[in-house]
Amino acid sequence: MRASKSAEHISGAEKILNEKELDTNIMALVQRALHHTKGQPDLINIKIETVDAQKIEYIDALPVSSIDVDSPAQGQNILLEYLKKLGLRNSSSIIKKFKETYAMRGAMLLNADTLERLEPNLDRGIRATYMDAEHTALTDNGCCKNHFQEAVILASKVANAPNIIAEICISDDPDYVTGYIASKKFGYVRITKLKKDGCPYGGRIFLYRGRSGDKYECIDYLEKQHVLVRSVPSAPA
Ligand code: PML
Ligand code: MG
Ligand code: MG
Ligand code: MG
Repeated sequence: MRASKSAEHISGAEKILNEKELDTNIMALVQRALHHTKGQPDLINIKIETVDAQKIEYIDALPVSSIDVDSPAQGQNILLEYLKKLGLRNSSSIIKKFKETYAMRGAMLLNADTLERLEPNLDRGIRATYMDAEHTALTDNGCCKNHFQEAVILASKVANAPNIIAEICISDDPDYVTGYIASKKFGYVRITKLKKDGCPYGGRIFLYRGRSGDKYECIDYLEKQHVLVRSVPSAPA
């Protein structure tokens, strides 16, 4: 599902379902599109595709932890510390790159060592897609976005992509200030404040390490591989 107003993106969501689960889940996605804090859309697009079940890859959710901070400044410092744990010397330059993601539909794919941007289309970015939790259809309350669960699903897929060493994310929802850094090395680390309450800016950066020329394997995985994520927690501990 994609919803927009005056051609501006409002919300998006996807599911991997059995055919018999389609009708109730489509209704839930429409409800969700209609009730977003960013406003009411004037266009809702629902796309349904068949999936070859043999081609679905199953992975485990990243382990989750939370770090409580008092201010966005403190949150950003935690982010810097974690980037340093990955052996990155230019961690503050990486964080400054967030500004360039605000208008993008997808995420930035950034060579973490050279700071070269690797997206073939710099305005669109990379869209991590074709992923869901195993068996979400019936337990999901449908109309409302579960930021946490959806982010864990996406981050688990992204962390599993070739040459990705980490992902950093700040929500673009004005009333959602918790963000995260995720990596196979330390799991999904929530940081309770990464921006000021009410701020509409956010984005995602996928950090890539390796030869930039090998990026297409990574991009193909992120955008095309069907992935179901096992053991996604329903809420942070
Ligand atoms: C988004 O708006 O899609 C990003 C959500 C980040 C979720 C962070 C968390 O609660 O763990
Ligand atoms: Mg979204
Ligand atoms: Mg965006
Ligand atoms: Mg959002």
